[in-house]
Amino acid sequence: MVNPPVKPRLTREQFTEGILKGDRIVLGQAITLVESSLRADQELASALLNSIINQSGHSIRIGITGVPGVGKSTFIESFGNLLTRAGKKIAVLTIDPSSQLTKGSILGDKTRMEELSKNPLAFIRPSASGNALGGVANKTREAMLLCEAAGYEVILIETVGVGQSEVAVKNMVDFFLLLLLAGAGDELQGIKKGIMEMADALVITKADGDNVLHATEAQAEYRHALHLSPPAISGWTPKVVTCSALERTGLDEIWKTITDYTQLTTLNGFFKTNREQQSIGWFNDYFDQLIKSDFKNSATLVKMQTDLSNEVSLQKISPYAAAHQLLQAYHKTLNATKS
Ligand SMILES: Nc1nc2c(ncn2[C@@H]2O[C@H](COP(=O)(O)OP(=O)(O)OP(=O)(O)O)[C@@H](O)[C@H]2O)c(=O)[nH]1
Ligand SMILES: [Mg+2]
Repeated sequence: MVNPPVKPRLTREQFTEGILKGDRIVLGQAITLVESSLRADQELASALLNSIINQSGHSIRIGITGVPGVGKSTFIESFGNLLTRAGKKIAVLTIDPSSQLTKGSILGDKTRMEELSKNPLAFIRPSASGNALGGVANKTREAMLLCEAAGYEVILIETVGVGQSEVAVKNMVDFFLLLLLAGAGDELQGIKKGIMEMADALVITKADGDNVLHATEAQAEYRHALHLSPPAISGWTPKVVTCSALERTGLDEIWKTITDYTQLTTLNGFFKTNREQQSIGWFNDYFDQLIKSDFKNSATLVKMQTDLSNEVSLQKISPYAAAHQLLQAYHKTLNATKS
């Protein structure tokens, strides 16, 4: 059988031009490129990201998290449509920790964001989380930069709260929205106090029908709980609001909360310094990852690490000495490649 011809890959210039023009197909291909683990793709992705970096950043980045079923996708469908009606271009990046195995929820999201997925002002991109920490897609940050360069003004990142993922998302967004169900206690929802304190707004979802009263009660309780929390360094006091994505209520208030936040933190300088800190953290993360993968490329070093682990477990060598020994071996391989 003859293999189909391989489609020639776009050049960096073609990618850059397509993205800056807002070409959705090129944008999708560029995100696939940054997600690729092939070395040649990574090099091209790195060059591409560098060429669009000055055009990125002009957006508000919003993280949306909450337990499975709390209503994240439905909220994004309604909220996203509200924003596009106001003429805003929005990008939705959904990260599904389970999708790697089932691929099921991605389809679910397409149906839950039915209107939005057909909206010319919206770009929706689901991605599997891969093996990255806390179920947050490895390359979500890069995807976000590409979307910004393509002119998307609001970036919504949906992720299921699984503990670490909230921290990872918090570190890549300007505004962190935690969705909560009324009537389920904190414990039931697995929400740790620390996660609640990270949020810039708590949204009690499904405030419709018989649930309105419960939602209002929950709002008062969460307000009280937050009241006892230490003040945030952003100078912002987190808000607690109720909403119904189905009846499309409370959405304007949430957008107003986000714009109030942006205004306040732009004025007091937090918005900018937070992004600067995030970029530095991002750089350091990648550097750590690159060092680790460079290390793992050497079969000899990986074997030595396994052997040393055994010796450590048998108390033949101290963990400290073992780590130093491994580092020395790594230095030797670096010197060997130099000469
Ligand atoms: N009554 C009511 N039901 C809602 C509302 N929003 C979502 N739901 C329902 O809640 C269920 C879960 O909604 P999703 O939007 O899929 O929740 P999710 O948080 O994205 O779920 P995962 O992606 O699986 O974590 C669906 O059956 C929705 O129809 C709402 O505002 N009111
Ligand atoms: Mg969802």
